[in-house]
Amino acid sequence: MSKLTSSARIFVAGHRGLVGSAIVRRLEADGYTNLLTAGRAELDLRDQAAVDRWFEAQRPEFVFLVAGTVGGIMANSTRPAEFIYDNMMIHATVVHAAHRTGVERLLYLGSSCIYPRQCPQPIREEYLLTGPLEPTNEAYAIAKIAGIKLCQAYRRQYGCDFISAMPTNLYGPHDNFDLTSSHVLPALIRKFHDASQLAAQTGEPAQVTVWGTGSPCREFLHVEDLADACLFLMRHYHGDEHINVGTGEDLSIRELAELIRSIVAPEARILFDRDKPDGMPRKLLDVSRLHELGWRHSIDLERGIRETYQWFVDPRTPEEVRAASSFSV
Ligand code: GFB
Repeated sequence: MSKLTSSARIFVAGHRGLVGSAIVRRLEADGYTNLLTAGRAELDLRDQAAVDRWFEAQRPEFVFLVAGTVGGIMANSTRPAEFIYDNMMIHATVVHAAHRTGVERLLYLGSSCIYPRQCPQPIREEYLLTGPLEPTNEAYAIAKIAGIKLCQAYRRQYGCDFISAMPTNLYGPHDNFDLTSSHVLPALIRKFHDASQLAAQTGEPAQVTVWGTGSPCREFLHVEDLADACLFLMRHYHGDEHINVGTGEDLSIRELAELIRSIVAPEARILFDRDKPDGMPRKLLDVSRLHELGWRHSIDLERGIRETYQWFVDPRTPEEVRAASSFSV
């Protein structure tokens, strides 16, 4: 039986994305020397034969399955076919190849959108499949639920030690700041930054349009905290049940916009575009299971936003900018 030692062969599927890049940075900082990665051009994770060949050649012992097609509310509602096809295929090929080649442990990353739209709050793990999903991200949620069920089925039938973690909304350095496909937090950082720059050029007052009513509530977890939690669960959790990963605190989109404004452009005015969708009214995770296991987040939201804004304004290479776009969690 392989151990998660510093020389273990660890595959981070989706290493260029927000989550994957944070896991790679974390593993490197912790002294893991045998990290395996595969770029899109080298390996299409939706292609079972290609994934099988890659696993047979590379023989990973541990897998972080954090690859996928992801995006914010607008990308989810306008590109449901890509979200359901890409994610279902990626989960299936990687889980199957991991089983076939005897991977010791696999951590699959889902999303808090798996839970029913009208869930009691905070959301406990057992609320999965107890009601209808939020329509704006139903396709993505179905794929993510299938991923959890895949891991459980392979555990039950073949005894695979495959576990699932369900993170809340994530943010941090290497996020996607493209306004049509990003999540709310990077979108608002960019909108306030651009508004402030435009106001400086034109002399007009800065103003930012926030989608929806501002009343939905969201919980945000810094991606470095998530990477820490993933490593913690890979080391210590062997259960069949998925585990929520979050902070246990949320705020309204209006409050988030005001917080980002105070950091990026205190002079800006906030407008609301009520023709844009609100999505889930609230999705606060109950993180008591994770706390009982012994893990808590450490980066508070204001510090996290300041760091993320700094990363956004720091100069980056075109490769870094491209890498932070869609095909990865
Ligand atoms: O982060 P977000 O796109 O995704 O939007 P979800 C969260 C809330 O912020 C929604 C509002 O109520 C949006 O209407 N919002 C306000 C904005 N201004 C903006 C803006 O400029 N850009 C964006 N993107 N939103 C996603 C799911 O849901 O969350 C995915 O679609 C996934 O499946 C992900 O689960 C974590 O939190 O609504």
